[in-house]
Amino acid sequence: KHQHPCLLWFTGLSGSGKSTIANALDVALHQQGYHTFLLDGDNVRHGLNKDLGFSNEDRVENIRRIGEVSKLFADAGLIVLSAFISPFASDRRLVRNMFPAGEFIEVYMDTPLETCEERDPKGLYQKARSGQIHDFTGIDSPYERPSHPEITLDTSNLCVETCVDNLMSYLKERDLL
Ligand code: GGZ
Repeated sequence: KHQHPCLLWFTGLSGSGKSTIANALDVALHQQGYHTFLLDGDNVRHGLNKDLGFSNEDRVENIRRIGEVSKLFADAGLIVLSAFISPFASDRRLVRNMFPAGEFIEVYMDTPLETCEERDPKGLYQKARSGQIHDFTGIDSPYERPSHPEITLDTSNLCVETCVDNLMSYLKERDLL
């Protein structure tokens, strides 16, 4: 089956839907016989990057390593899906520049903070608001919005299926599938 290696880079606030949409796309691609690899907090922050926290410096190093690993998997011929807050534009640019034009696809999860905070699946926003945790993205740590993302999705308006359809269409239009 034809596939062109690429990196789908999901960026956005905690609770914006990055992992949910990346996972759903991963499943859909698999069902159609494509070879993919998914990187997210669950398999990276507990392993490769378990020495890193959430200071600006550690977030920079987190994204640098994830970029390098994503590149290795893409070099192996896979469609890579990486879902991390990646709050700094300069770090996302560094990863983009590791890839040939058209092979880095920035997917901005533009779900409003208000919605992310309502969802609060792990209770982290509440802890950040009450000062129990510090340096939380969107509360007391910055998030720099992408200025020219390839794809923008707002999961306060769009269901999972629609997001997956949009991403699939994009990949097909660009002859990546
Ligand atoms: C942001 C935090 C923090 C702080 C713990 N700030 O919604 P989650 O829980 O499951 O995903 C978030 C995850 C963010 O890790 P990333 O590797 O994606 O971040 S970055 O790209 O900025 O390096 C959240 C949890 O970790 N978490 N503390 N202070 N998110």
